[in-house]
Amino acid sequence: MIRPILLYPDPRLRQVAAPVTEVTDEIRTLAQDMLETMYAAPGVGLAAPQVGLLLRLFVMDCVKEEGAPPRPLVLINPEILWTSDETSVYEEGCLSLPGEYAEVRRPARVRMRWRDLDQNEHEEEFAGLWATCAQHELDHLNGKLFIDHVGPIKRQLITRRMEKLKRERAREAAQKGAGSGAALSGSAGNNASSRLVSR
Ligand code: K1U
Ligand code: ZN
Repeated sequence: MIRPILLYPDPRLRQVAAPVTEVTDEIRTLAQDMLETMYAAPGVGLAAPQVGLLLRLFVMDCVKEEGAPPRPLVLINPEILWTSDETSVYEEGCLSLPGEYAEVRRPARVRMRWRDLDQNEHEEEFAGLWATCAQHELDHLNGKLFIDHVGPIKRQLITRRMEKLKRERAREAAQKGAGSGAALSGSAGNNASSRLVSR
């Protein structure tokens, strides 16, 4: 099931997420839904707070090569064990800030530890987009966004644009709701407006 992604600014995107204490069926369903939502977006990562659950879990798949098999990862209670001194700059986006991009400098390589859905512990060194994405997603679990890594002027500009986008989306949703309300109220009748709605 595809879950709605929270849009910034939303207070839930600023909270520190809680560790996952037990891998239940709900957690399995959440992870499956998050992968489906990420691929559909499309994106290369998605963190649980972005779908409104304040849990330390994220998914990612940074395989970009045409024809290469996908590598969906579910990272539960992820930790960074080591970061390289070498840094790299990537123009990051975020599914909670659609259309907004900014160059962010981060360690070029990171070593991470996490548990999977079978409770197995993993350790792996990530590089390239995998390293950038893992750090971006871990930030989400700590209530941090990529705009916190840019200067205050750019951050304010992006925040204002996002506030406008959210107002527009809310207005569109209200209009759609009002429209479907009219369709529902007319659907029982056999007048011109109900026929118009059914087309
Ligand atoms: O956390 C998110 O909002 C997902 C985000 C992750 C990310 C992107 C770029 C750098 C770091 C982290 C995205 O996936 S945004 C979409 C995106 O970058 C993308 C989409 C399709 C193909 C390749 C990239
Ligand atoms: Zn993001």
